[in-house]
Amino acid sequence: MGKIQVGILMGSDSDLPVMEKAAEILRKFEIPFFLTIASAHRTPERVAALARRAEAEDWKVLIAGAGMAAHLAGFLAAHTIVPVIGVPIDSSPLLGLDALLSTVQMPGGVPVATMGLGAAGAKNAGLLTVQILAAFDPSLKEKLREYRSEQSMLVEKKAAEIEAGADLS
Ligand code: RP5
Repeated sequence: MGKIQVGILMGSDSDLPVMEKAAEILRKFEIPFFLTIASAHRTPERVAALARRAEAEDWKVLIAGAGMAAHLAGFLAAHTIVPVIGVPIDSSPLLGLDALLSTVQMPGGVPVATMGLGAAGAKNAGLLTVQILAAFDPSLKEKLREYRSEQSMLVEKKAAEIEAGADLS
C-alpha cells in the first residue's frame, strides 16, 4: 500500500468489530490507512501523539470511534486541524446514547463530523472519507458513482425477487 491517507482510531479493542466496517470501505476503494487503538481517557498522550503524527505525515482524514463517555473524536480534533469523523459506538448500558451525545455535541470552534451509531456509522465514516478524498481525485469519484449504482441495482434485484415470491431469508 502507498502513503497513509487516513487514520482510524478506536477507544478499545472491543470497538474493532464495529470499526472494521470503516476499514472494509477504505480497503474496497484502495485507500491506504493506519488503524490503531488509542483512548482519550486511558492513553491521552498516545492520542495527542497520533494527532501530531497525522499532521506531520499529512494524513487527510481521521476517523475516531469510541463508546460510553466518548471523548476520543473531540479530544483528537482539539489536537489537529486534520478533519475528524466521529463514530459513536453502542457499547454501553445506555446503548450508545451517551457516546452519541458526547461525540456530536462539540463546542463551536472544534468540529467533529459525527456519524450515526455503530456499524452503519462506521461504514458511513469510511464512505464519507472516500467522498472527501474524491473531491480531489476524479478516478475515486468515478468509483464512488459505480458503488452507488451497484447498491441501487442490488435493491432493485431484491425487490424483483421478493415481488416474485422468493424467500430472501
Ligand atoms: C470506550 O469504552 C471504548 O471506546 C469502548 O467502546 C468502551 C468500553 O471499553 P472496554 O472496557 O471494552 O475496553 O472507552
